[in-house]
Amino acid sequence: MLPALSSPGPELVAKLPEPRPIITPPPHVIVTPPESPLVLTAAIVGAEVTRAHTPHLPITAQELADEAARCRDAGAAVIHLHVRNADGTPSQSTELFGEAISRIREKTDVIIQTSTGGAVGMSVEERLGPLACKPEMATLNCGTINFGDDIFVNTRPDIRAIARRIREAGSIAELECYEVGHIHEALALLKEGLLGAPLHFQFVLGVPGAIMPSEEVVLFMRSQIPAGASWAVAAVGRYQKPMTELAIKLGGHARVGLEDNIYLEKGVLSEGSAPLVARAAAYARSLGREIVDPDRARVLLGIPTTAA
Ligand code: KMH
Ligand code: ZN
Repeated sequence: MLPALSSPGPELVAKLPEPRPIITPPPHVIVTPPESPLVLTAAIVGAEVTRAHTPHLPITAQELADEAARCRDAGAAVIHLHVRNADGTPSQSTELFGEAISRIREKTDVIIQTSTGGAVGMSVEERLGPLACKPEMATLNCGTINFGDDIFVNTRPDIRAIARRIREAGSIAELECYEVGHIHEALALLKEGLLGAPLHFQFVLGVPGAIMPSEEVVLFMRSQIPAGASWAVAAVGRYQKPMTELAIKLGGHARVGLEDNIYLEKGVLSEGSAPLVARAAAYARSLGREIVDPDRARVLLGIPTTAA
């Protein structure tokens, strides 16, 4: 005979577990800070991408200038600049930077931020070539990382030497942080008097061998920077679009471009960096963020306008 379903025996009732309280996680809402002007940076060439990867890579000074102007029209206020030799290999030559900078200056009023990172394997002295052009901004890489299968070496003495040289050139440093510890290194430089406030951080996310992109990572990195500092996200490859959008939502700045990502969509090459800038700008406008022009960006970043 089947047991009655409605009335389990007393021994069965006694074995049922205590009901657990239902815990509802707090709602996850991102509120874009109002009144937060957005500085978009275009990294138009870099040191690693080649014409074999994409035919849309600018190489000559004229191509770099044309691309810088297109990116400015699309909403970029800053051009993160590397240069190439005629054969496409990366260079940190003062002369090539000088040529590219003057061609860019003929066409557009963007802030030019020269790389002091160059390419892996370059000596520190070689990397500092563009500082002789006294750029408005220059990158300061704040630590050593595995960079794919290579090592991007930035020893603590080297970082300090580069910081001094950036200051001597009259340039504003952008602090490239590929790991959380790099932020702490930048804070040490501030304490040592090698950097002046406000600091400008670039969280570079997704380099194979360094920190990977996620919302938690961005929130944590942001939590480590001092009040008054600015921050931006540059994410690599397929992470570029979602991390750019996250940074824009969170009130940060953003960098896009072929240096970090050559695709507009999966399998669709971006025809230069300008379409990537235009897409980021459209997203920002949809959230009501103001995209600033170079002159306003100069004020926000503390760049003396006389040097422009
Ligand atoms: N090309 C990378 C090894 C920078 O521009 O300061 C370093 C880099 C960083 O691109
Ligand atoms: Zn770079």
